[in-house]
Amino acid sequence: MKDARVPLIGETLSDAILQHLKYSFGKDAEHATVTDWRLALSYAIRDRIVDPWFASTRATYAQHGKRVYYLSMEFLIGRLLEDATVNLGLMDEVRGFFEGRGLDATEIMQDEPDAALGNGGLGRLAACFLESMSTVGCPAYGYGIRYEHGLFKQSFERGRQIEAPEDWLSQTHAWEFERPESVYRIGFGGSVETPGDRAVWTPSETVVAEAYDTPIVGWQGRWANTLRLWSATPETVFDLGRFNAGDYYGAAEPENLARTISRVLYPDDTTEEGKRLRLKQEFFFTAASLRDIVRRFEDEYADLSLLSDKVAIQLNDTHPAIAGPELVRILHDEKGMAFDAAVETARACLGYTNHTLLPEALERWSVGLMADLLPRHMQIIERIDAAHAEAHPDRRAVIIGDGDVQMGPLAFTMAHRVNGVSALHTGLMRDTVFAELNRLHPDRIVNETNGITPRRWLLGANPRLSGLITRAIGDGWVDDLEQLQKLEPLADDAAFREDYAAAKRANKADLADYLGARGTPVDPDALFDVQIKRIHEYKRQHLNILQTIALWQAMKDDPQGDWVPQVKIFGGKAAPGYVFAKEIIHLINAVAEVVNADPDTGHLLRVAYPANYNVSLAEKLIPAAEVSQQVSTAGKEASGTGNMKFALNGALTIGTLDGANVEIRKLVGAENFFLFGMTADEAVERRGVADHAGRAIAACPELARALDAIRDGTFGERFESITGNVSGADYFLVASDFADYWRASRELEAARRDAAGWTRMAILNTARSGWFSSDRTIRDYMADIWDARAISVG
Ligand code: 26Q
Repeated sequence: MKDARVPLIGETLSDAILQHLKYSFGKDAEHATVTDWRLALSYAIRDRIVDPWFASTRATYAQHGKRVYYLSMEFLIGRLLEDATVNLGLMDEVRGFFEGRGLDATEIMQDEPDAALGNGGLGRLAACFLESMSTVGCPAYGYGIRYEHGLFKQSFERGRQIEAPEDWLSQTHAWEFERPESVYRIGFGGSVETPGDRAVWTPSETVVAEAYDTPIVGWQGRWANTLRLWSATPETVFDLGRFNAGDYYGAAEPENLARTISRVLYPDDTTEEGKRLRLKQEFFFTAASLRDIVRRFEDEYADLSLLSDKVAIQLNDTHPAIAGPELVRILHDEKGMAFDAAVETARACLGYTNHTLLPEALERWSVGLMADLLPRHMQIIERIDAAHAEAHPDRRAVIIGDGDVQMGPLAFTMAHRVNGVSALHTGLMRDTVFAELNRLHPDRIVNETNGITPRRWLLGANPRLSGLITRAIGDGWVDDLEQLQKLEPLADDAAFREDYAAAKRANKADLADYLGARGTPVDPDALFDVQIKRIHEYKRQHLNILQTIALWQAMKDDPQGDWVPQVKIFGGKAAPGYVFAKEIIHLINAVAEVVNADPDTGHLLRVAYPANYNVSLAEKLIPAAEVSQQVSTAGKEASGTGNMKFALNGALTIGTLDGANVEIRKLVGAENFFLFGMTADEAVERRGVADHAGRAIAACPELARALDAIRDGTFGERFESITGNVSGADYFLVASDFADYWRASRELEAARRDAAGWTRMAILNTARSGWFSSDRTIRDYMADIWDARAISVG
């Protein structure tokens, strides 16, 4: 076991790796497997994080700093080894060590399983924020669930998605420290007695939350924060009485019930009908986190009314929104604060980030379920709702409606700041879903446009481009990304353009090898066009594949024509129960099979859909991309963050005025962005036009022909649900946006024919994307929401 280790084994990193190999894993260098090397390296790197980590904690205590607590059901971390090595500046040393032994550091680092404890954008944002909070020196904890199984693994069988359980913990997880002393009992159900004003809740079921800590180190190891994930364990391991009575399965039941809570991540990125286990997960990790937060505060301070001076709690969407009532319960019922003061104190601590306006994705729980599982919380919610109605008598009660507790309004009411994640999205929050609450609390909603960490998404993922940038402008850009502006003049420098294009070309060659090895050979000189994200009707992968079909048909009409050869790359998973999204996947694969086998167009067009898109695959695809597809129906994508990663890595966006695309276009320049489609307002209006889809199809022969090809069986099955939807109700306006998308795509091809001009635009995208660093986003949260200050060690 790791406990037997000597602290900071090894004088040098090489010694450390070799000694861990020997003493932590019992292997000698001759017989070590790739995994042995990877684990030994991970321990050696981890050792080097521990001192800055302790120093950060000590500095926070010494300076009585305010701590930020980021509560999130999801942390889509990906691999940690490369990130930590990059941030500690040890990459060259590690490469040298393995090269000297005839081993490949990249292969060893890629042996690490992806920690896929999230579905998509929201979870990845949380991971970028953790790294940025460490880089800027903001004292912070991430709190979440240590799912035994992360997001399912995707494979394709005859073009259809198959899901298999993910099992990242089956191997030694090198980064975490178990904290058996940090445990809390979390109750569910039972009864409430109210002898006076304060209530006594007696739960009928209890599970234990046990903490596991992962240090997250920032750039240059100046600071490290903690990601604390909770694992559910039973209060009594085993019912010996039942076992002795011969009930062997029953004896293990309490254990199974408890462990179920942290067993698996819900594989849905929109809310479906309220599941009891989901609510239990939400309360489980929120309650454990709050107990831990209050305990840490009380270790340092005596007066709970000062809680909000020292504690900021950010709710990543409504998933932890029960934090409002739970904090009120702790302060009032357990600590004796007056009810109204408890509400005020909780509100002063809490901030709420909204990530979606899709009505089906707004969380709600039936009053019956809430009262059954969390009886005291239901009472508190009723009281908060009533107080709110009383304070604003002309308004109807907002939290409880139609027999449901609406978590958005609950989070809004219990937070002192509520934020959207892009300028457009925040505006729509004010005007639509939260319009009434915004009138009552006009200063509460603020915008915090998302960002991405440049360490992972440029420095680590794209060493060719980041090396070129550093040679040109130095390495100050790594934690001050706006310095990339210094590249702007180089867009007109032919030699720099050549180097920039060569880096892209080499990344494309790597990706071509990868895709070829997985059954889709592609030409690295073709245009690489990429759409990677969860599969969703509103993200409109079907718009992209329809356009691909139309392009294939046009090429087939004239295979000797002057076409731009291209590879259309798709990546993404569909929620297992999302039938339409799974149809889209099947259609893409069906089109790929036909198009890739066509001898007439084989030199012009390929469709690639590598399975099991995840953070690590994104790190391969984004540096090799030339075109970034961001084609959601305007008004539906809250922000997007992939769009930022592409722009930073020099892919040109073809996209709608949606989410952060609007801000990207403004910053990189309209002339360096391929815009198409209706605006959010126009989209709303168009839905009111009778037979809008039919009219659009009638006016667009390319679309009509593509739909006909699907209907007549060109791609095997006929995909009636997709053709029927696009030509019928078409809520997401695929038909109405198609013609303009076709136009913009052809303009993009024309631009690509001018290689120097294209590279110039790509460089300007890189040079002008610095604002999208999550360091900027975090500093804005610190100033606008958390009132928190950076601290430095020593
Ligand atoms: C809720 C209840 C039950 C089951 C699942 C869920 C659930 C899980 C995940 C609901 C939503 C999510 C994730 C949402 C998400 O990823 N939203 C994205 O957030 C990004 C970061 O702000 C934005 O860039 C994207 O635009 C937004 O779609």
